[in-house]
Amino acid sequence: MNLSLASAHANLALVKYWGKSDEDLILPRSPSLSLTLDALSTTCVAEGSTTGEDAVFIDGEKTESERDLNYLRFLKAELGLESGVIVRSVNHFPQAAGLASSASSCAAMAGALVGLSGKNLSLPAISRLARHGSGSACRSVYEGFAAWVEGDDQTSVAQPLESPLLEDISVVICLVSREFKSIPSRLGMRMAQSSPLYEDFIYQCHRDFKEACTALRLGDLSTLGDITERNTLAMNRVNQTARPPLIYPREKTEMICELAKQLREEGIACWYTNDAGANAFLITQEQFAPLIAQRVHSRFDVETIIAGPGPGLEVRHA
Ligand code: 2P0
Repeated sequence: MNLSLASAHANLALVKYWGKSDEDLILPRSPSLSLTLDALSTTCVAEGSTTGEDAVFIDGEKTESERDLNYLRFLKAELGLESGVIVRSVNHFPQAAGLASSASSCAAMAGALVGLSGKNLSLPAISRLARHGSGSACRSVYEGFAAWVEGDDQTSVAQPLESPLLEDISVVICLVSREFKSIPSRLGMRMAQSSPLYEDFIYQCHRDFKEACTALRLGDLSTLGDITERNTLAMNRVNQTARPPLIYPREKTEMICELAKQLREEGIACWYTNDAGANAFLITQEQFAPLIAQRVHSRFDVETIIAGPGPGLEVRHA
């Protein structure tokens, strides 16, 4: 029987995607930039079913989620797979760390289905498929840095970006909360649009994206870090001023943000970001990551994971 295996890694947004221009096609209001992380991955196996039914298992449990099943149906239709398909997805994330796995899991599922179809698709074409599962998943197709641009269904895909920073960039993931976020991103970014600051934020994302791409090209971590931190704080402000307000960071998250500033004053490269959750991410250089992780642990009693740039989508056909 046909069987295909794919693996993909999570990515951390340095310039955030936080709003759609088309909810059905999952097209973003603004361009975003990310770093794929080696420490967090999803493996996905897809095989033809003997009964003709479609099914998705996540970490061993069969899911009834319409979102997952619709995504499987979408991939099958796009790839011309007519018989039933069983998908088994396993997340290699720290247990209940409260880290979102939708990017790596949707990218891995796209890869596994492409493998099963036997089609030879380009990475941008797979990035488009992954985007239909979850917007940020289109960036997880690539190793290292990836840029996702607006456009239409065909052109809004991610592309890889080369940078000398790949040699020693590191991320300290600070596991502030082990609960999964209360408001899912899909709803959160819809709510954010009610903020009076939202249009300014979208304008800022365009500007931050352009400046961040230049910083990447020049290998300027300090400028990239400053852009990431200000872009994150702008996203948080938009959320805080939405109606009703939406607040992801917690007290410890805010304290870790302060710590990043203190470390910079000590001459240690360290910049703060958060996603749609309470966990904090500190961007640094490889040489400083253990020291930063130790500081976060001793001051806030928060577990950390050190991550480096991760590989892109890998697909194997058996
Ligand atoms: C990002 N986030 O750029 C931003 C920053 C969270 C904060 O993309 O609705 O799970 O499936 O397209 O991709 C999380 O949103 O949302 C996200 P959908 P997704 O990484």
